[in-house]
Amino acid sequence: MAKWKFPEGFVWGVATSAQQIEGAAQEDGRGLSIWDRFADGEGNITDGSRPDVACDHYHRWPEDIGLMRKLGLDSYRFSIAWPRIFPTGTGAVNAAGLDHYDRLVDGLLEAGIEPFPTLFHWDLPQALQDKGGWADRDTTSAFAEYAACVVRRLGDRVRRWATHNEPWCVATLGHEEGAHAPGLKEPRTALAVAHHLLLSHGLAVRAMRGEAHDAEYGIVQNHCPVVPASDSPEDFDAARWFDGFFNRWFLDPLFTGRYPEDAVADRIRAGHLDGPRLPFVHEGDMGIISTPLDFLGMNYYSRIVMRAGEDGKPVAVAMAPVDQLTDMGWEVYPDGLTGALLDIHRRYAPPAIYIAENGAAYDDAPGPDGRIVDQRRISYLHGHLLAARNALEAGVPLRGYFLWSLLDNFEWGFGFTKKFGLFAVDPVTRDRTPRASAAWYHAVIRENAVDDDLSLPAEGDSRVFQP
Ligand code: IFM
Repeated sequence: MAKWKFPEGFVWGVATSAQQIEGAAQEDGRGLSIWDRFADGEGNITDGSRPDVACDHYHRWPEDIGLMRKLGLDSYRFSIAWPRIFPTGTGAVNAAGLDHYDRLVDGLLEAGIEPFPTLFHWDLPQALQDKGGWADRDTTSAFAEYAACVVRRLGDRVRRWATHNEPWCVATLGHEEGAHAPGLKEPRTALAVAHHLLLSHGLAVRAMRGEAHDAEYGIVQNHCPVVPASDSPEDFDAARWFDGFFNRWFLDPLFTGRYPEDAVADRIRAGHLDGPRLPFVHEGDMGIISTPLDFLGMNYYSRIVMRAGEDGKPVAVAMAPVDQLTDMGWEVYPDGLTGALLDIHRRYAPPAIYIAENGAAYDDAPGPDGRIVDQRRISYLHGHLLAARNALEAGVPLRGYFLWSLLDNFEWGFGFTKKFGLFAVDPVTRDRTPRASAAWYHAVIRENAVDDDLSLPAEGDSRVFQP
């Protein structure tokens, strides 16, 4: 079987986020987040669950570091909960919150795992939302102060920092579609929110560099390659439209200091902007947003196929048969990862790229021997690692891969119904059970290589996770 070796020093990791795994929602002075509040709303979370306990990682992190060590990880991408550090978003620091991440960072370093924190993965302090949240320009400076405060404490040990995770989700799902906290359906607000997220990123990078100059700073963007459903000019335009707001609305300002003109025109046509002058953009903002970055984190799960609807409005179409969909309904399409990496490399040329999230939700039942052989997840991961290899061979400066996710967790509006973990988490005891994919990933990391052919993990690799 032919093995393809990843470059020396390629970083292997897993990714998680605070709101999705920590729990301990009311412990050690943590403030309320917008997701704690959103979960109160009738019908907001499909299974009616709440993130209050989640995977109880806040207490079980030493055990989880043990799992990471068995996996052989180089790096752990986690997020810091803003409401633990500043329970009301600004003002007095909650020392217990900083202490928690201090211990986590030390625990990781003792295990030989690099801590790779993200400052904002959607858990805005509710007190800031009460003042307008991301629609309020003041939130941008609050974020920069919070980021600087965390770097002041952990910057002697943390070498790589990400500001935001997936700003598109916060702007669109949270403020235009109402599917995420804070649950607004206001397209005009969503545009201001997107701008303030980008601005806060630039302000934070500058503030953090002031605290720890030599560390590396970046942002994590979800990227979705878009394909027109046919050769018709209308379907091409539908694909351009989606790419404009999902991908380029964020990457263009970050790397070129400008919003994409065609996407601005789309928003004017839709009545979300009054004209080409964007009212929320102040003098100097675009220079701050395009502050040079050390890396771009890119999350990739699937592609989207677009066509022009009957009324001319773009609509997404399902092209893949059901057996090629994950439990999220997302098409398994590894080539899209190669395409996305090449596209970003050619258009924006970030100095380094990390695949900051990639993974699949599948709920495979344990077999008679109690083992969960999640062959579909292994196949998904295998296909995407081959796709990453193809991008590396084409010259993309890809430096690492972070699998989403270590544990089954609180999948936002889907509650605990979508299982992304290398480890299943019992909903009552919170005990972690390795899936076969954990052993498979362990072997990839150990070899720093991926086989051309797909195979299940060897018995020896599975034994690594036996108690
Ligand atoms: O769980 C999320 C994560 O919080 C952000 N990226 C996508 C994941 C899967 O939906």
